[in-house]
Amino acid sequence: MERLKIAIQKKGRLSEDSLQLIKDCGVHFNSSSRVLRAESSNFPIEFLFLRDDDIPSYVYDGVADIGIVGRNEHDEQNFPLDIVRDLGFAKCRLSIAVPNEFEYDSVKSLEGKRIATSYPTILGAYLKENGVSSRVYEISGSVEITPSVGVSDAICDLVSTGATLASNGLKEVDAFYTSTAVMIAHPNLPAAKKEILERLLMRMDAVRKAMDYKYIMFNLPKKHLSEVAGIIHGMKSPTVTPLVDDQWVSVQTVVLEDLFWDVLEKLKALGAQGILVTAIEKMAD
Ligand code: PRT
Ligand code: ZN
Repeated sequence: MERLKIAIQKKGRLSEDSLQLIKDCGVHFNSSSRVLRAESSNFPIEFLFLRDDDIPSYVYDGVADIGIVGRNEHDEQNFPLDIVRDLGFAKCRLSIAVPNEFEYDSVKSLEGKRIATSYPTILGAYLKENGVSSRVYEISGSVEITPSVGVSDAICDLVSTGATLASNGLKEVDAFYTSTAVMIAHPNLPAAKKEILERLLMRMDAVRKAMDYKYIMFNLPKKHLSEVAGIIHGMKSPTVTPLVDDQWVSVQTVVLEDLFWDVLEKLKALGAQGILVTAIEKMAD
C-alpha cells in the first residue's frame, strides 16, 4: 500500500503539538520516543522522527513527503517546498538583541557590527532590505552568550518569553520576523500521495476549525429571533426549534470562540435563558 511519509521532530518544542494534531485526526500509531519510524494502523501514513534541522532537506530529497517544522527553519534553509498549512503552534519571533548598554536606534545601528545568529539567511535578507552591512557570524547554539564573551556586538535569535535574553544581559530591540509551525510538502508529490495528503488536510482543517468555535444552545423569546443572526455571526443560520410555550424558541448554533463572551452578553440582553455551551470536537463544511 502507498503510504504518505511525514517527518516530525523527534524530541523538542514541535513534537508534542505535532503528534497531538495527528492523533486528533483519528490517525492511530505508536509513538514511543525510541523509534525512528512508525506506521499508522488505520491511515496510509508513515512517520519519520527526526531532528527539526533535517526535515526540510529530507522532504526535498524525497526521503519524506511532508513534514512539520518551524517556518524559521523552512525559510532559513530555503528549499523549494510548498507550505501547505500554517499550524499556529510553536509561535516565536526572530529578533535582534543587543547588550543593555548598547545604544540602539534602528537597524542602521548595526552597520559594521558583528552579529551572531543561527539564521544567517533570514537575517541577511533583512539587513539587505534595509541597506545595512554587518558582519554576520553563523553559530549553531548558545548564541545568547556571544556578546558577553566578546565575539559579537549583537545577536539575532529566536525569542518566546524573552527570559533567555534578560538572563544574559541582552535587550530585544527589533522583533522583525514571526514564526509558527508549518506543514511543508514536496512540490511534486505523485497523485496517490497527494490524495492521502488531501485526506489528512481535510481532517486537520476539521480539527483546527473546531478549536476556533463553541457550540451554543439557548432559549429565546420568539420575538427576538430576527436579532440573533446579527449577534452570532454563525457559519450558517441557526437551528430553531419551537418550544411548548409558543412565545419561546430553542436556538442552536456555533460561535467563534473569540467572540464568545461578547455574544453571551448580547444574548442575555435579549432575554435568552438556559444558555448551554459545549466544545466542538470536529467540524467540517
Ligand atoms: O533537536 P532538534 O534539532 O530537533 O531541536 P532544536 O533544539 O533545534 O529545536 P527546538 O525544539 O528548540 O525548536 C524547534 C522549533 O520551535 C524552532 O525552530 C522554532 O520554530 C520553535 N520555537 C518556538 C523555538 C522557541 N519557541 C524558542 N524559544 N525555538 C527555540 N527557542 C529557543 C531560542 O533559540 C532561545 O534559546 O528558546 C530560547 C528563548 O526562549 P525564551 O522563552 O527564553 O525567550
Ligand atoms: Zn534543530
